[in-house]
Amino acid sequence: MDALATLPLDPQALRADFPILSTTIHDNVPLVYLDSAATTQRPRQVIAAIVDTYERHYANVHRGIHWLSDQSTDLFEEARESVRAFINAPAREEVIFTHGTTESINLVARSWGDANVRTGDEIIATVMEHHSNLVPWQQLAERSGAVLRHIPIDDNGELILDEFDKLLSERTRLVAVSAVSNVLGTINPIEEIVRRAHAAGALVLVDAAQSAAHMPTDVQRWNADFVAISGHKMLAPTGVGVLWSRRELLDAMPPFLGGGSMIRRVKLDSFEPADLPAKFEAGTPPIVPAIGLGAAIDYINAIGLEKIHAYEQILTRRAHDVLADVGGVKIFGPPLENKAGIVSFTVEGVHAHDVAQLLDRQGIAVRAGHHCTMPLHKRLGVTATARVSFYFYNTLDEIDLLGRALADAKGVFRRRKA
Ligand code: C6P
Repeated sequence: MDALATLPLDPQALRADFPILSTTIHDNVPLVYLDSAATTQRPRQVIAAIVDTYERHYANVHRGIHWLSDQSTDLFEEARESVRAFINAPAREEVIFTHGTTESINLVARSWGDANVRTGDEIIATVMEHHSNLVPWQQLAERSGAVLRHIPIDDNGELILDEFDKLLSERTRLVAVSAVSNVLGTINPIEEIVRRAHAAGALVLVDAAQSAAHMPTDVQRWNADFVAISGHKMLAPTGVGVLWSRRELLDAMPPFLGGGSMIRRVKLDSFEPADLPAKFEAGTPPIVPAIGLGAAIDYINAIGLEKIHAYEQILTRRAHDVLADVGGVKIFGPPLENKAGIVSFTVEGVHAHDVAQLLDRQGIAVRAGHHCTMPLHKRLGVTATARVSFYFYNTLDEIDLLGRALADAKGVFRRRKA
């Protein structure tokens, strides 16, 4: 049987929706985009939704008593409903639009954290967290006198849950964990982590930046307390993200930012906050990016997250095989069964930045550096890695090209050194 016929989706057909993927760069080399963990590309359908909004429906939301503002508000609120359904949240009011995962996490640290975390309390993060899910907790610990602890990883890049049990205590207020590591690709056992944290009386924040576009998010199945997402990592524009939390938690939390929209009433010396979700959406929100996020969700749903995940596993397996064939390549992260479409590696004798530069010459876009995870890289014993990351629009041919380009890059380095 034709190998392509057995794939869970048709990447070539989907690529036709992404104009940027037919770009040629340098001296007419086709672009191979292997940096979707940094940001995904956008399909025509999302771009069209943005253009259509600006051309026909754009005004500020929730403010005007005029036709255009009603149109804009309807589209904005439809996008909120799309997000609600996408993450299986019980209520639309629990979906807060932010500007991205970083802001969502900072909102929780500032609002919930400042109100609930005291000297001697403990917050648990993991060694593999992105700085966005680490620094806000360090800042909260500094402000409150709380102690920040970290779940370690084993040599496979998986969390050591026995050590997590030892860290949990009646002082633990919050556990902050990513659903998928942006470097190792590790898929963390969120339901199990939530079960253990809740048993100890702690809340759980899930950084879903790297999982939301690649595998189903079900906030009710996870049973987590806070979930943070970025639109630009799931086909939507930059500048929009989501914070989901349970209504009772959000109701009890003080507003994060003050300003327009987030109030019910204001006097010269005091204010009364608005109901959810407006209470956490001060100022003019990211109207068009949010509408773009709604269109992105429609696009992803039309393919199906199960198929996307299954296809990414095929790409990841091929990447592991191809990198192993190059020789002198060390891959970080867990076995394939527990790995998303993210592969970080080092090449013996070649700095990660040089790897990225040499690949770029062949049209291949990868990321190199610490990927905003300096403590994780310290644990891995390296200062930098090269990282390839996939989405449904990547092809097996592109992965094979990566292998050949890497072998060439190694050759260039060997010759330079000789
Ligand atoms: N990771 C990467 O190349 P923002 O920037 O707010 O949209 O997302 C921050 C963030 C939070 N958590 C995880 C797990 C992430 O991967 C990211 C963003 C990008 O890996 C840019 S550093």
